[in-house]
Amino acid sequence: MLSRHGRDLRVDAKIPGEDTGIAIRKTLCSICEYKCLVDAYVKDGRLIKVEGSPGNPVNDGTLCSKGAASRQWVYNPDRLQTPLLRIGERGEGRWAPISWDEALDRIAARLGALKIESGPESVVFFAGYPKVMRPFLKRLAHTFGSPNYCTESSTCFAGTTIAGLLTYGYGLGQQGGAEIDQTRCILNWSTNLFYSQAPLGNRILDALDRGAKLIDVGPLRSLPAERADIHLRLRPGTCGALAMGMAHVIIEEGLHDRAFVEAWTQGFEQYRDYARQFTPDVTERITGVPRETIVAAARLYATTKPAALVTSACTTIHHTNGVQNHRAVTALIGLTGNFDRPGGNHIVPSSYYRPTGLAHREHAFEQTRPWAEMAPRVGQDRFPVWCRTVPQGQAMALPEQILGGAPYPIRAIVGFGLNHRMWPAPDHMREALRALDFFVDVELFMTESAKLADIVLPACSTFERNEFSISPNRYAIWTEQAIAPVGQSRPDVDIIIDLAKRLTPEDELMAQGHAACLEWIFAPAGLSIAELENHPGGMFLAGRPETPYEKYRKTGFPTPSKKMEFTSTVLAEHGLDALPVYREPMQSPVSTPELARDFPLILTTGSRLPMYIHGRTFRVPWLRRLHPDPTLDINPADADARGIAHLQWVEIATPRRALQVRANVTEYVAPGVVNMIHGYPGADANELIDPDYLDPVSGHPGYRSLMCEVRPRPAANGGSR
Ligand SMILES: Nc1nc2c(c(=O)[nH]1)N[C@H]1C(S)=C(S)[C@@H](COP(=O)(O)OP(=O)(O)OC[C@H]3O[C@@H](n4cnc5c(=O)[nH]c(N)nc54)[C@H](O)[C@@H]3O)O[C@H]1N2
Ligand SMILES: Nc1nc2c(c(=O)[nH]1)N[C@H]1C(S)=C(S)[C@@H](COP(=O)(O)OP(=O)(O)OC[C@H]3O[C@@H](n4cnc5c(=O)[nH]c(N)nc54)[C@H](O)[C@@H]3O)O[C@H]1N2
Ligand code: SF4
Ligand SMILES: [Mo]
Repeated sequence: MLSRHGRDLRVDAKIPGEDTGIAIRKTLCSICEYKCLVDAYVKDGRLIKVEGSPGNPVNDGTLCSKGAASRQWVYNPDRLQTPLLRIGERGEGRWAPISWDEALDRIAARLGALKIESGPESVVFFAGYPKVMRPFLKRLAHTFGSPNYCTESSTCFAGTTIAGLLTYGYGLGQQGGAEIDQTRCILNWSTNLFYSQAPLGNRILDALDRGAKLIDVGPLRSLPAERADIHLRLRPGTCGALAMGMAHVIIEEGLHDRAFVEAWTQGFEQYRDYARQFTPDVTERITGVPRETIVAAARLYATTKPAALVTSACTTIHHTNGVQNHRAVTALIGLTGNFDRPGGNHIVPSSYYRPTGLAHREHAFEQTRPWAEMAPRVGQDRFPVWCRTVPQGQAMALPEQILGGAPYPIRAIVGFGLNHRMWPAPDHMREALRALDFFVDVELFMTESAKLADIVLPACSTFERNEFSISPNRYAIWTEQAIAPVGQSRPDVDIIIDLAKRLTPEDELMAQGHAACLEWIFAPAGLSIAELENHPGGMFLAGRPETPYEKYRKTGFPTPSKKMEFTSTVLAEHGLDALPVYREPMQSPVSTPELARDFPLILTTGSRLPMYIHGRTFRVPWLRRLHPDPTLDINPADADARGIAHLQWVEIATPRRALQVRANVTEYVAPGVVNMIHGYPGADANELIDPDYLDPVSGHPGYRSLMCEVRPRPAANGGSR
């Protein structure tokens, strides 16, 4: 069908068919790890349109704003085209394009030499937020002999995993294993799924339509807070106190599950005695939540059965008291008898970062050498509990060890999507990267961090590679390569496999390739990639046993005491508080009143916006237009007190640094609280935070509770921008 001007209207309308030469290919969005299934409309090897794949249980036809902007992500002008070798000074930006073989040979030669000179532990293998390559990277690191496999999870879900392992012996998994679809009451503790995992937001709405109750906990008047029956608007960093306050009400009113507590828990008496001090009055004083609201929420959660606690991967642990906060919060599951019960929090073991309950050999695949045969990991001295519970190094200790050389020198990093802006005080990590002898970054884009590398390798996106993904309900997909790769970019996993061929030629399994390794990992579940290839849109993995409820009845809890531990045996062994003791954040109006005189506002950083994800999507024009300037949220009362008008440019300062941003004057934040996202180009909130502002148990940064001040921008620099 041609238009007046001779154009094919069916092509213009992007209608698939043989006549138009447009095909729909089944792939994934991996701009975030939710990994929505995507129908990629492809013509002549190029992506011309995306839609959410209809009829699947992951996202059923939907895409969020980021996924919908995929074309500008894939074909971004910043995409790396070829391997690059630094020819100027580090960070100067002068590069020579080199071939893949030359790049990989150079990397292997350099790493081999460093291994001989300084030991394999002097080389760190690092993965940023992307997860697809992690098992392969860890296997490479350990086979090479380095204990130093580190990831972005040093700031993310590993902290909640630690808390879960200490208390229950299980990491608890995504959203704490909450059975949103079956529950009658959702206690949504500081997560905003509508922004951070949009398809799950829809499931919350479905639950509300079904008549489920919703209690939201969080300092922001977010979408879940707006929809909630009760919103507990707490001061950032006080989750632990609020949870103990709820425990107080539940125990005093006899609403706890006595049978479970008596048979299956350790330390209940101490916990009960500790909870006594968190009366509603005391808890109100600490958290800022009115006492009646605390009592009402505790009663509603404890008396509605089943009730599911939905937790975040990060908000409760991004505090200097994070792990204990998260322990106090998740202890409520056991206290109320909702642990591993239908419609409560069901513990389903993970594989490939998803709670699927599938049998697998992921650990054996990754960890080819026992820890005892390797040097201590980065951060092991400082964060021993981390090292007991998380099979990685703690990357927050990297800058210190690179710059200080103790306990041994770190000389090289091979990074996959390493973003130094993830660290508090990113300038400090930047300095560390500059000090390395050798730095390789594998990236989609020429990022600020990649600019500091010696060799940059171009990775491709999900659209350009095969990828395996599995959703919690065991809908599995092995995607086809939907489009031609941009430039010479290659899949991360293939890059690792090619490095392994050079660095660890003894690894015969890895040499067999991506699909063979996946089949090895999932052999116990009988996964066949060929079968997945016959189902390009994905398929349910039927015929595998479901994960039972109340597993503890058969085996006890996988903790030292075989019980749920209100008092943690492991923490006590390390001389730490065995109870989930509440301590103020290292900086707070209570713990540092002298600091609060000059920096009276509480700063929480990193609450997600729908269009941005960490360092990734600022460069995508359709998304940047939705939020073109860096902002902070400030309550009208605090803005008025400082003579700040809505959208005026202001200065936000901590003792460490000041940044220029626009003031979003809004009731979204409570009086006394300021909220900012991190990573914004030119105004990165992480620059406001000290490098050692870390939780002593997990090493996670206290991104979400520190002190700041906001002032109108001095007139000299003022005016519009
Ligand atoms: N202040 C503050 N800081 C925070 C947080 C906060 O809440 N507040 N949140 C923390 C949390 S929870 C997290 S998870 C971290 C995020 O951790 P980061 O690792 O900083 O996350 P990203 O910037 O999304 O991803 C890192 C890089 O990976 C690249 N990349 C994307 N896809 C691929 C791929 O397929 N292959 C390769 N090789 N590279 C790819 C991207 O281009 C990007 O530069 O930030 C933490 N930092
Ligand atoms: N669009 C988008 N989606 C993302 C990401 C992204 O960057 N952008 N990042 C991904 C990653 S790595 C992660 S870990 C998840 C996280 O995603 P979520 O778990 O949803 O976390 P946030 O959006 O940071 O915060 C959610 C809520 O936590 C509460 N909150 C904020 N600060 C604090 C605090 O200091 N204490 C307490 N108790 N509550 C607080 C607020 O009420 C806020 O609405 O999102 C993932 N999805
Ligand atoms: S939620 Fe958005 S960014 Fe995440 S995978 Fe789905 S479409 Fe992509
Ligand atoms: Mo995260």
